[in-house]
Amino acid sequence: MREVGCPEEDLFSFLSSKRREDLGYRNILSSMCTPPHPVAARAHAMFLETNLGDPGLFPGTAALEDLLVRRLGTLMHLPDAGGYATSGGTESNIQAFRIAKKLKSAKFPNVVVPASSHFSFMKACDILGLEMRTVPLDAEFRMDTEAVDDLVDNNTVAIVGVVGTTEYGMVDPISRLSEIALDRDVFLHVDAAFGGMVVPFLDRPVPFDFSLPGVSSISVDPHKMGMSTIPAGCLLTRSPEWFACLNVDTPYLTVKRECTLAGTRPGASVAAAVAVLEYLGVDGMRAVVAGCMENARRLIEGMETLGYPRAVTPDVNVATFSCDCTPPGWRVSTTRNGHMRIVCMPHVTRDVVEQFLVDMSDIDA
Ligand code: 0PR
Repeated sequence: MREVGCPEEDLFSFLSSKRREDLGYRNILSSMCTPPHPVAARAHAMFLETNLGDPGLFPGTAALEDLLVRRLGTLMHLPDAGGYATSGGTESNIQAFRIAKKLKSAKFPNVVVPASSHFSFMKACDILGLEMRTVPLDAEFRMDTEAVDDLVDNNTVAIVGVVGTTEYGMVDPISRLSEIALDRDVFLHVDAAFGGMVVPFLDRPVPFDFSLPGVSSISVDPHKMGMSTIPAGCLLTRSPEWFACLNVDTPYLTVKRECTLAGTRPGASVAAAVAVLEYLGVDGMRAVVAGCMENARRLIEGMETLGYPRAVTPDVNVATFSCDCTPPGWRVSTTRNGHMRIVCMPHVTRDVVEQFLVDMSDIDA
């Protein structure tokens, strides 16, 4: 540290110079995050110093966390779902596995996850000492459910299905997984970190949530398509009681037990997540999602006209192509199979898509 503090103006000019090194979202087509909705930013600023790790000191903020869980539970067809606000999909996935592992005693516990699952499950398995059994994908990058039955055994503590895969934007056959989970009596965790704020707002949503009796828990992230500030995730469980198995005693806090992974937890991004849901309502979210899906369709059509075929027709707003050139100034990502990947987040507007297509066509010229 400096011996003597820095004058405020100098400090902020230093911070501004660092901030200017960051990229603006306009040309970022590779991210599952997006600039927060204005009401999210406003709510975040109101709750800056709140700490959900000691909720008795911030009962108003804690009530907002309960409201977030109730709103998202209702969206997932279980208004009384258990849940809490996590720091994002990684924490939700780790905590879901912790619950699943505690609910079943297995000598050599394993989990059965699709090859498309997010790398957070690798972290979860490493931390929890779980064997990861990987299920191959079908030709459309969805989990091949035929293979699941063979991989499940008496030591399987959880099966995972993904709603909105990170790389290809696919929705796994959760109805079938629900049947398998019930049949084999295994915990089914649905990673809807991305798709949980997309699929419910589509014109023809496929069932993926607690409406399917075999679904045990769901990850859904307000800091992705929920346009909240970072960090805002949510883990929902069919039974609120399951969280008790994670409790540790916290004798000197305002609450005497804690089931969360983090201790100190931000209230600001939780208030921001609630703000977006309340402000937009289902109607507003439908409009946002319809726009993103339409932009993804337009992008796919435009790319195919330029001679870059889609890798697959996505279920959510992630478009992938056989294409290995990127126009200067744009950020796209590349999947492990080598496809160009573009996430049509709310900041990827129709104008942005058209400009990208113009720049793509210039590469050929
Ligand atoms: N589950 C799924 C299906 C995900 O796509 C992600 C992250 C996670 C879990 C983990 O969520 P957290 O990162 O909130 O813990 N998906 C994005 C990805 O890995 C996260 C991301 C967002 C990465 C913006 C880069 C970026 O610029 O691609």
